[in-house]
Order: sequence, then structure tokens, then C-alpha cells
Amino acid sequence: MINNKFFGRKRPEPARPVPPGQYLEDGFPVLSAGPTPKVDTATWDFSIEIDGSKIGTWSWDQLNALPQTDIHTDIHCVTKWSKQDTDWRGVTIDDLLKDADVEPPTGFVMAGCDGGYTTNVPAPDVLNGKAILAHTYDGQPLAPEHGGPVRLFIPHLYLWKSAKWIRSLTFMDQDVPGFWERYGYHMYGDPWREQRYTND
Ligand SMILES: Nc1nc2c(c(=O)[nH]1)N[C@H]1C(S)=C(S)[C@@H](COP(=O)(O)O)O[C@H]1N2
Ligand SMILES: [Mo]
Repeated sequence: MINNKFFGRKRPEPARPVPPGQYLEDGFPVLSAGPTPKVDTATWDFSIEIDGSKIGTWSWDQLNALPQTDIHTDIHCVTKWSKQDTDWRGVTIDDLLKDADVEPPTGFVMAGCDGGYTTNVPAPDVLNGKAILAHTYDGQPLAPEHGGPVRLFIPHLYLWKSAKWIRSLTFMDQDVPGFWERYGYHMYGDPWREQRYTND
């Protein structure tokens, strides 16, 4: 067998197609708009608001006591790198809503984070197992620079929608632009339709 290493370091071969305009990355680049905040799991909490009312707040221990969901998937950053076969563990938004005993909301949702970052997605895109609050990556606690202790993870959209250091989800009727969306990033961000910027 001919070993790729013989020819020097190469970009990995895709195990399956990557979205248009993307290349494969085998490292895990860090992209943050500001410094990595210090988040203490002893005081951390996460809350969900629907139409102006807080329907639930969870501590770190409460989050970990809920059913845990594993996601094995590819991830796609708008800066054009994709990474295949990544492993994440966390709690689905469905299980949080079930725990709060509320019906799945409609409309849109804004993610809020320590450090002030925000990002918006339609409500259905965080329901039906499509998104988790991730606390584990590749079997290890999620590193602070990648959003640990807890980040939102929405793998079917560009990674800027996966808000690091998440503290809240706010469901509402209107689709309001978040941090990067206000600077011209797409309101939805489907990598397979190459929705990078506002008019894509
Ligand atoms: N809170 C917060 N979440 C964030 C960001 C950020 O700056 N702050 N950057 C976003 C962007 S633009 C990308 S591409 C991904 C990068 O995630 P990574 O650093 O784990 O690769 O996080 C997203 N989530
Ligand atoms: Mo990004």
C-alpha cells in the first residue's frame, strides 16, 4: 500500500462529499469574535424564554441529569473549512422543553452567550433532534476555546450558528439578526446551498 505520508502532509481525503466551496481540515480551528470567557460550572446556568416568559432554567448538574444524546457528524465553517466524523454529546432542545413540560415553540430563536455573542435560527432548526447543548467533544469535556463548558451545536448549518458559551435560547415570532448576521452573514446559513452572506 502506498502511504500518503510518503508524499508529505496532505489535506485529508473526504469520506463523503463536502458542501460547495469547502475544503477538508483535520485540525479543529478556533474562531471567536472575542476572548474566551471564564465560565464556572458551579454558577453556570441555562435558560429558555418563549414569547417573553422564562419557561425553565437548568444548572450544570441538572443539564447532566437529563437524557444525553450523541451526534456523529461533519461540521462546516463559513471560512471554508469542513471537518468530518466529529463526535459530540449533549442534551437536545427537545429534552429541555420536555423537562419544562412545554410544547415545542414555533417562530424563531436567538441564542445568547457569555461574552455577548448572539445568533438567530428558525425554531424548527433546533427541534426534532437537530440541535444539542453540547458539553462533550470526542469523549472529552468541551474545551473552553471551543465553547466549553456548553455550546449550542447545530451541525446542519454553518458553524457560526453553533453559539459557544451558551446561556440562553429566546424563542420569538420575529427573525432578528444576531451578531454576525448584522454584519452581513446569512440569516439561515445552509452550507449545502452556500448561504454565506445576506444575498446568497
Ligand atoms: N459565543 C460565541 N460563539 C461563537 C463564536 C463567537 O465568537 N462567540 N464564533 C462563531 C463562529 S464565527 C464560528 S466559525 C464557530 C467556531 O467554532 P470553533 O471555534 O469551535 O471552531 O463558533 C461560533 N460560535
Ligand atoms: Mo465563523
